[in-house]
Amino acid sequence: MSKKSHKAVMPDRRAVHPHTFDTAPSDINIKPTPSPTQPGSEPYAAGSQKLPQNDNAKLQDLDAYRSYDDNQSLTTTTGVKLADNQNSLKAGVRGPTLMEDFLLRDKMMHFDRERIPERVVHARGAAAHGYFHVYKSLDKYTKAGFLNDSALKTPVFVRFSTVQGSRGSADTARDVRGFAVKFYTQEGNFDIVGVNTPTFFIQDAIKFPDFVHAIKPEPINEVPQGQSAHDSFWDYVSLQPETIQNVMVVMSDRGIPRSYSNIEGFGIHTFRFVNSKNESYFVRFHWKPVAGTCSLIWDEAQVLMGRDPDFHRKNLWESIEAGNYPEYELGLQIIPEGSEHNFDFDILDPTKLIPEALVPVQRIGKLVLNRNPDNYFAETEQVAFCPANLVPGIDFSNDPLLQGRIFSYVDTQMHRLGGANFNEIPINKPICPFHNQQRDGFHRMEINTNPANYEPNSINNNWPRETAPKAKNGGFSSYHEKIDADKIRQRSESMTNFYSMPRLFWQSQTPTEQQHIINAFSFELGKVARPYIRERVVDLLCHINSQLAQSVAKNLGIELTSEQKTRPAPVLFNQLDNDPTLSLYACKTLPLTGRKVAILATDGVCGESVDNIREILSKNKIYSLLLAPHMGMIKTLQGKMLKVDGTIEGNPSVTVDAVIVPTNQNMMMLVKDGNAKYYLQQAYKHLKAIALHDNAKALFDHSGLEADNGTLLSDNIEDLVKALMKVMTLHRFWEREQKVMAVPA
Ligand code: HDE
Repeated sequence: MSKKSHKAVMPDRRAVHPHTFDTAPSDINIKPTPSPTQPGSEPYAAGSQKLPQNDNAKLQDLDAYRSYDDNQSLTTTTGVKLADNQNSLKAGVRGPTLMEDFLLRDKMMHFDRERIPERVVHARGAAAHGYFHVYKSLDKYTKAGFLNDSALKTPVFVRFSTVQGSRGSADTARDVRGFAVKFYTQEGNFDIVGVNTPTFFIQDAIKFPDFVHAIKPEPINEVPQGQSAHDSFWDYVSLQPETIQNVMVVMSDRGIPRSYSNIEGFGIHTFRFVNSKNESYFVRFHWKPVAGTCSLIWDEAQVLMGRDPDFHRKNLWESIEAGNYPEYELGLQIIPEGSEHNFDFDILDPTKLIPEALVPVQRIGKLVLNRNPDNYFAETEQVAFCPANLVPGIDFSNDPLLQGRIFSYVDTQMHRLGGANFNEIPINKPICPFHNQQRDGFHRMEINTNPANYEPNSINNNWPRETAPKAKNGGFSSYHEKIDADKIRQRSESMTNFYSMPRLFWQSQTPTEQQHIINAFSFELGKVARPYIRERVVDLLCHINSQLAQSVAKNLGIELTSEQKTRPAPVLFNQLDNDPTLSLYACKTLPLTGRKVAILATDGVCGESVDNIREILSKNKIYSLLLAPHMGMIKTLQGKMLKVDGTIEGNPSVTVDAVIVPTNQNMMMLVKDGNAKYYLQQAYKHLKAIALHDNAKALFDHSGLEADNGTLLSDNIEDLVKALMKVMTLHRFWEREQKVMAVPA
């Protein structure tokens, strides 16, 4: 075999010592380096192999559990070295397998039990390690230690997810995104288990199983996967008007985010802060992405479900590998105790957001995700979040949805993770000391030496003991709240206005976003087979806004009654008719860090132009991918060889943010390449900036597209790249949207 060949080395089974050979190819240069690398330039690395400065107390704690296989013998689970991992023990070379084969059984029985139940919701997810620090002490509001010391970097583990789909579903489905953060604080684990919508679908926990049954695939055939566009979901919505606010949010562009770095996060419920004087404040948690908010185009999201179903999880992974760390600021809306009734909605109602125009969001700290996990199952799959994981200084409110969540999460982990000891799984273990009299159960790891497994005890001097609540490092004590009430199953009157909030949400969207909401309702309801369900949802929309209702009705071929057409709009939500913070795009340009630009080329491309493009883009922290009809190398006009990053077909335009075509001696080769033309058509359809250098215009002309201000032409490569970046800051060239209805891509 030649030295460079990477043909698999087949072990010689006749050898007496089967495992003395080396299966690694002689050329092993292509492997991960510890330093940051541009996406796709080398194989992915386990988190602990990348970037040494990302250490923290939790990662050090996990180190005890990491295993490294280099230069190690293959063994059974009990440590016996294997001499043959290819042949089971048989009675004769062609005979039956013997029951005695404990090596086969050891391997097979473990394999047979590899799967655990997936999460009942939020099954598909991706996660990362990082840290959080507060900008300045919040001791005025809370005694929580990690929010009192700006010098402290608290380790975090964050899991993003979709809600509806199963573990193997696609990332870019229209759905809510989970945004769950576990803080490993010195006073215990604290979790904010939030989502990217500012509101939720229901008000009371008792409805959650019904809601989830309705949104999950239809029970008879498990169709459709990862999507809400089906009868049972819309049937439920049409019968439960409290859902319509969050349905509006999911039908908006927030339902199809571009990446996890571009989503906001919301704790949704009102929580309590308690300070060292035992004063209480109501608080809502927000995450604000430093990279800004933006979304995919609906057609793009659908194409990605097939062309790159791992789009979001790959983007998260690659951003961290490249050192382009996703960052979010923690924002708080704080309402002092006593002011909670100053609104015409109930702050305990999770279907209502508190408009930032009424209570500004104070940005108080930053979350940085700077390390990928080492092992998906051990960390991302086994992490157990719980809104009841509180630390002293933070407490619940009486939000009836939150109250049910306090129970559900622990209960579900006991089932999913196989018993009561799930907090001993390394990723869930606190980094502060923990001692109690809880004992035994499946998979107990702790070896408790205390002879007293009860409290109080005298045989071990009553250790471990209670700690009294105090200003710092005290025991947890629930906020002293007076409750004098009837035991009753009834919704509060203060939670019955279902339409003013969605009206405010609708009015706060840009015209482009409003059109997307109309399109989304029309698409989803177009998949609903039962006409009466479609009609009932349209009737709900008539309660919110007549333009919205009429546009959706028209698309669905529904004739509105004159009562529906003239139905009065709901009262304004707390006298507000607009809150621009609810729009993703109102008055915003986006940072370009981490964006991706495709460079389409063949043999004959101007190498100097390619170098120029790459230099300017990389100075602006934008990645470029050199794409050609084939892998390997291409020869430039100047005779230099350039390494191709990927094929045009294999890296479709939906995976990048913009396209540039440098001048090329053989432009006709691209013109004759259907994939290259399709590249431009699809990028154009998805409102992306397209830059054409010199004779690249021929490719554009042959693609049958009409030039506009988002398609940039120039002979000067520097001007061209700068113009391209300018359009990219708008995220998408929105002015093109009406026109692209005619583009078939
Ligand atoms: Fe959850 N939710 N949820 N949820 N939720 C779960 O816990 C539940 C709700 C959220 O990445 C489950 O470990 C009930 C609101 C996220 O591991 C389960 C109710 C919000 C995640 C559960 C709600 C969320 C979950 C499934 C209504 C936003 C993924 C597996 C009372 C504020 C966390 C699991 C991760 C996961 C129950 C409503 C967010 C079954 C009963 C509101 C981000 O326990």
